[in-house]
Amino acid sequence: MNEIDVLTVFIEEGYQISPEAVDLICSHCSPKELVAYILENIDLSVLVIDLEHINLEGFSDMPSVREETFKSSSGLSSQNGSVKNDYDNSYQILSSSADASSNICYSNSPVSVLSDITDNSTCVGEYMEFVQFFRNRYSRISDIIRGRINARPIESLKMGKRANLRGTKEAGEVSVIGMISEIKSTSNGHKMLEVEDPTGSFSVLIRMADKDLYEQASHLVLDEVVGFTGKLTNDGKLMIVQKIILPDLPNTTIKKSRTTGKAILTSDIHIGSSTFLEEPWERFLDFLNGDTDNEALAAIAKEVRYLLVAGDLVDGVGIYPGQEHELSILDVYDQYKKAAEYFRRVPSHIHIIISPGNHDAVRQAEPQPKLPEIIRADFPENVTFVGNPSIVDLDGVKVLLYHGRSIDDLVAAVPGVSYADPTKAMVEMMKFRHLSPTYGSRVSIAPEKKDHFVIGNVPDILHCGHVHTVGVEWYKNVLLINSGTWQDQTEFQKRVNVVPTPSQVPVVDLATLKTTILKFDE
Ligand code: D5M
Ligand code: FE
Ligand code: ZN
Repeated sequence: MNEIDVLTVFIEEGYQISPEAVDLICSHCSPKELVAYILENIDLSVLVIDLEHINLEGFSDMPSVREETFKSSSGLSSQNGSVKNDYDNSYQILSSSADASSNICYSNSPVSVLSDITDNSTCVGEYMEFVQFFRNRYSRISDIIRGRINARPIESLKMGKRANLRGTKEAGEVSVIGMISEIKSTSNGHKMLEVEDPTGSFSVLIRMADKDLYEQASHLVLDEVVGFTGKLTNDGKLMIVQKIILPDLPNTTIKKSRTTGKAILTSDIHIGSSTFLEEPWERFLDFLNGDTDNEALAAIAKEVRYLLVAGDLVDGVGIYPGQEHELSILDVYDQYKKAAEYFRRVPSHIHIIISPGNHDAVRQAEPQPKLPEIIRADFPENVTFVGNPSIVDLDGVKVLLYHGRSIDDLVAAVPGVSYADPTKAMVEMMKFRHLSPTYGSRVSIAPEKKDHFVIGNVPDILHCGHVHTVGVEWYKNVLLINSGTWQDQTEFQKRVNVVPTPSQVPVVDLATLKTTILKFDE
């Protein structure tokens, strides 16, 4: 169903509908059914249907939209795997206290795909598509910022430059919201930024002496949408910034999920690479099957309902120069065949979700669609393939999956953000409400009509991979997880000093969102 189809249905039924509501319906995996559900349940007094009238949770509770029901299996025996619990208690549960004799049977693990570019890609990379793409980003993020600014806006950035406001009452505090098009340092060490909106561009200056502001400004990267308030210089050509306003997450209260059980988050398996850690991976598969004599692990295994893979399922071919010397499986289809073999060994009651990364066999430009049918066909029925990024609802818990290529850009641009501490980059994504702002750097961006990297609706969990280091952190009640890797350090990573933390998997309790890291390295 496209936008016009959705609009037509609602108009014929006598309703108006907001563009955001149309977007949400179009990006849903079952738009027709969702439209029928909204029309059936809408309060008759509503004239204009908006996001608040779309009850996705109620919709996903309907039996017809659940993708599959799965029966629990698993018999317990032998050993392997260990529980790591040296993380902060606020997100770490002590698994050894788990009740190994509990007999939970999760027969139903529904997944709703709330947002995914797959089958909705329209772009061919023309100039006007880029204009539309950046306008979409600007309008959605500036709307969030606008509500947080009191100062009078400069009417038009072009006008701002021309206006001579010297000595007038107008010389008070003013504001601009713009996309950052240039970041420079002046000869005196101040930061000078050029910001753009649809009317033109304007220069803003952050003085080195304003220490907190200057530190905040050092986190800004190109193409982010940010608000500034401050005073204009006498000639009206420059703003001296007094406050930086980010689209940052609201201070929401933590959402108590109505669901139970556990989700395992992983990524960067790199099947086919000669540094793929097959033995720990085998131990992990044994654990999923309850094949362990560690009681705490056995108890966790019984509760697993979901397994999420955030990209780099295989190592691929031709991804970097000389890769052929570091492959154990040379053909990419054979790599996926091996992957499918492994995933067929995951108990069928566990619902698996797989999204692609930069090593997978889909287009490199992001957003990436899900893996093609020729590859999907070998995988078992309990796998749902989605694009990168995508948003999935796991029985009431919303997870934003993004492989995380933009972390390379953030590590390069933002002081304090490193590969060793990947969740710091994910905090930046949340503060700027954007997964991958900078165009023309490491991430190649496909200019779709809608900027799929804008973080509009706030997820419960942001799950990334790519950097091969595990990290768990809370930011304003959103759980940020980087899920590590199953690949040992490569020659290339040695050269660029990337030190992976392989064979570790975060396990999230869906009721509390508390997270445990399981280690399978010995
Ligand atoms: O990326 C695995 C890790 O290696 C990730 O932390 C980035 C780093 N990496 C990968 N390619 C490069 C280049 N070209 N320069 C610097 N760092 C890089 P993966 O996607 O698994 O290869
Ligand atoms: Fe990777
Ligand atoms: Zn990657």
